[in-house]
Amino acid sequence: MTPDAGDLYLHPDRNLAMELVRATEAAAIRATPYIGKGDKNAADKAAVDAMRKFLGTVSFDGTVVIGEGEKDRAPMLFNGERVGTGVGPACDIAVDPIDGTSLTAAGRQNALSMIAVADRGSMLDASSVFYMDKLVGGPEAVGVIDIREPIGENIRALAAATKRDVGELRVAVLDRPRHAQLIDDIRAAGAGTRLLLDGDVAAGINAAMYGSRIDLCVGIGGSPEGVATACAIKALGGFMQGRLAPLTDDEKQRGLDAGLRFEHVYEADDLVRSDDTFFVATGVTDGGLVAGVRRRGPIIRTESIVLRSRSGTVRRVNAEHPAKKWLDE
Ligand code: VTB
Ligand code: MG
Ligand code: MG
Repeated sequence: MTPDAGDLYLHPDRNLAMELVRATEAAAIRATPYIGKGDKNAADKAAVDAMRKFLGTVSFDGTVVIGEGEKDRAPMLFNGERVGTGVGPACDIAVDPIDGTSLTAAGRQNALSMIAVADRGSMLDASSVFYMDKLVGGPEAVGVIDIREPIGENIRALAAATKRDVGELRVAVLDRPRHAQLIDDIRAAGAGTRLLLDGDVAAGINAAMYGSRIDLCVGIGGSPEGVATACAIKALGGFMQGRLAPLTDDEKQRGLDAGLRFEHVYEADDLVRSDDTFFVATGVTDGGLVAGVRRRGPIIRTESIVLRSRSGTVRRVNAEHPAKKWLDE
């Protein structure tokens, strides 16, 4: 079916993805001088400023549903901020100019810059609750695993469904004291853990991608990251469920006031209701999903991934940018 012109105006079109990738490239490049310099806020600010500047030139009418303001006290790209030229499709946008600011500041792997976009009003605004318990996997996990089941059961079910030995399965989890039992349970089931210092967006996407080194990503991470991940998972046809994990009664009350539900299992389609989702990410430091920014003499290389649910295409964009333009300003 070919959309007519009016349709193209109302819904984000495929060119949007390529426009968005410029913004994550810019954020990643601008963060590079701060890799390993110990100042995560400075790294984040450089990325936020660059992303914001580039987003301003993109032809769409974006409303930031998931921003950085609340969480990282970043100066810009706060929830509710309007971005883009204002002309074009009305969209919800989730941004994380750097997912992994601590990784960046320490000079560790797996930091990336990301943007997710979907039709206006379709992303769950979970900003009042910081944490979400997540279970993410690939298309082969759909109808096979469930966050309500013990992790060992899910591991066994996935192994059986994919005709693999349990011992071959690799499960990514944030390395936090809150996950001590979960980590024990994964290993007791016979699977291997891949412990993450930070960055469960990249790990979740890796879990859903065909031929990656991770089979599942589980545990409690950021709820904004969860909604952004869902945009990518829908594009990949993967599996995702989330359950909000409030820390205090106050936080729970704020969530209830905002219309959020607890004990409720949010499916990928509840986290982002639109079937028209975009996800783009550029590596800041090297990682399992995308390579980090590299400078070779006069050239800066970036690697990005571009996902779009309408087509299901996974596109990798390798760009060479003249270093002069970026670093000698
Ligand atoms: C989570 C995770 C992110 O930070 O938000 C985590 O989703 C924070 O968790 O990918 P802790 O409070 O336990 O440190 C990231 O790892 C990086 O922003
Ligand atoms: Mg961030
Ligand atoms: Mg983050």
